[in-house]
Amino acid sequence: MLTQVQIDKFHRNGFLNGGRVLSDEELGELSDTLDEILTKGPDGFVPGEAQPVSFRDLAGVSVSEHPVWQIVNIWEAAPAWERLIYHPAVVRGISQLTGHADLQVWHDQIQYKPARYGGSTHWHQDAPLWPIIKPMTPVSAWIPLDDATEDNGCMWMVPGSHKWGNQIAFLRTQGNLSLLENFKDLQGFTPPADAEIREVEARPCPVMRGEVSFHHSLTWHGSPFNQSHRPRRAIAIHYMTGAARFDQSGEHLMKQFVALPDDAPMAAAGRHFPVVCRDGEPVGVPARLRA
Ligand SMILES: O=C(O)CCC(=O)C(=O)O
Repeated sequence: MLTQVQIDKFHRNGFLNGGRVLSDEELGELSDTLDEILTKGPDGFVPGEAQPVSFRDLAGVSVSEHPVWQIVNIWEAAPAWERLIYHPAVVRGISQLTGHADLQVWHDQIQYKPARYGGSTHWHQDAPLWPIIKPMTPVSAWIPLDDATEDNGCMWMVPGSHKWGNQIAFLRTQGNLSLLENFKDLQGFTPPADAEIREVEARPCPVMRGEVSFHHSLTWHGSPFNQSHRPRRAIAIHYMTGAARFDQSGEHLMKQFVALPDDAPMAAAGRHFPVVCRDGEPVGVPARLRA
């Protein structure tokens, strides 16, 4: 359970380290499974085999100099990862921070930055990149499998930015990321005069392996290059609340799985969007997934 002090801190800053949630045993199983999938690569799955929705280098070319390997919905490819999306401490935290009693998974994404040459993830806000659901989905959980520190590309956040509205157009102008100095130097934005926090301060947010970090879907965030000798493997689990509805006018990778009329509740969207919390209680790991 998060304390009221933690909840208040999240609402002020737009992000929060919720502490350790995974055991060494869970981390070992998740790491081994992820490494198997990374070794297999995007083209290693045979038709009919359980597989993620997408597996690609975010740099956009097949093999880039500075890859960031993104795997979307690894939960669909491996039981260990499917168990994780139901993790009671994570789900309860999302319920507390959103104030919603009903939650389902929107999608997950691994971001893997290989040691020494892993690339950067641009400054962005999540919600503007998710135009098929409304209202904006509020909170994500981010869990690293390796200690994520400044040298291997931990996330950076801007405190208070979740209260500055949709600023994705500005963030897209912050493209020169080849040096850490460039990454942290966000220039040219003045926060609204009535905002609680009115200073643009990019802050590194180290998170140790097995800890969960929560961020609001409007919080400005990104992560620089991995310049260390350690990999940086992490998953973000993006959740939807019971209030989420389908917006047919938008485009998103997950739209292919939504066979609903415009404005229908996403609660009816089906098996690619599992329910993880009902009436304020985490539903827990389904029996078929328990070891
Ligand atoms: O893993 C990262 O560095 C970025 C993840 C991210 O952008 C997110 O969780 O929304």
